[in-house]
Amino acid sequence: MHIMNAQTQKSLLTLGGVILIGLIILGFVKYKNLRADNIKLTSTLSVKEEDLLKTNHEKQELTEALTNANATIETFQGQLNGLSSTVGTLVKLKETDPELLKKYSKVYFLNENYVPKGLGDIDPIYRFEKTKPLQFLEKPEPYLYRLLDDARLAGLDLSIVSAYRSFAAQSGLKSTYKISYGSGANAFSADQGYSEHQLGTAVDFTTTKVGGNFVGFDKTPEYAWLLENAYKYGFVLSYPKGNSYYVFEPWHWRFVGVALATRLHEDRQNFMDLEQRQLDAYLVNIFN
Ligand code: DAL
Ligand code: ZN
Repeated sequence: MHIMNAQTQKSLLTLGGVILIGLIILGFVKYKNLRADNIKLTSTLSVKEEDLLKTNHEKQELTEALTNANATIETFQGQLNGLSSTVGTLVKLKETDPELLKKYSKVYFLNENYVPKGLGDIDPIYRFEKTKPLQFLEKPEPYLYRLLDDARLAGLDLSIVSAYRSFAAQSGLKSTYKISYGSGANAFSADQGYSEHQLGTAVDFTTTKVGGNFVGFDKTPEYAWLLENAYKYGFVLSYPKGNSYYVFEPWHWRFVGVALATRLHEDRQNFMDLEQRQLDAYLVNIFN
């Protein structure tokens, strides 16, 4: 066992004391530095927190501004849609002949220059007399053809004997009737300018069962079918029994559009029962 002398022990204790003091000083310096860092970090943190609060506030403001902008855009979009539908309606109305829903039977008048725009030839398969050309307005022509096709599918024999008649043609026809019937012709034939036939949207139907002079047409299944179904194709009976314009004409049907024809059918009313302004409301959608 090695025995230290007193001098060595003293030196060691002094060295230990010096090291301890050194360590304490070092620890103190380290503590001071850490505290300074801590203070700096705390202040940086509070600055960052403030920034974050500001950013959140700005974000909220921006979100609100965005919501408002979106609402404004939606309002404009709505107004724009409304405008474009109004423009669409106006364009449609401008392109639709206002005469098509006017009351012609002794009320309105079409002059000798009125010829409807867009007349087309009726396909011979739908004509009663295959060699006699007939014309009808092209736009409602598909409705007329569908009506006749469906009548045929139902086993009926329905065809057209008369359609568009010009002012001059009506004038000639009326003169012929007048020679035979005198003023009696006014009961079944319109004066020129007052016939729905001049519109290009009226037709006289017949069937081989009665032929071109129509006698007994009201007793045929073809007429019964028309009464039940013609409205689905936009056609109405212009001169029903007891009308105040002409004799009962079960063969004479006028295209007025599906919406108006359906309304009249459901309400059991005639075209002439409605006021002109009520009829005019259906003009924009007459070919829908
Ligand atoms: N037969 C109808 C009334 C016309 O001539 O138009
Ligand atoms: Zn007729």
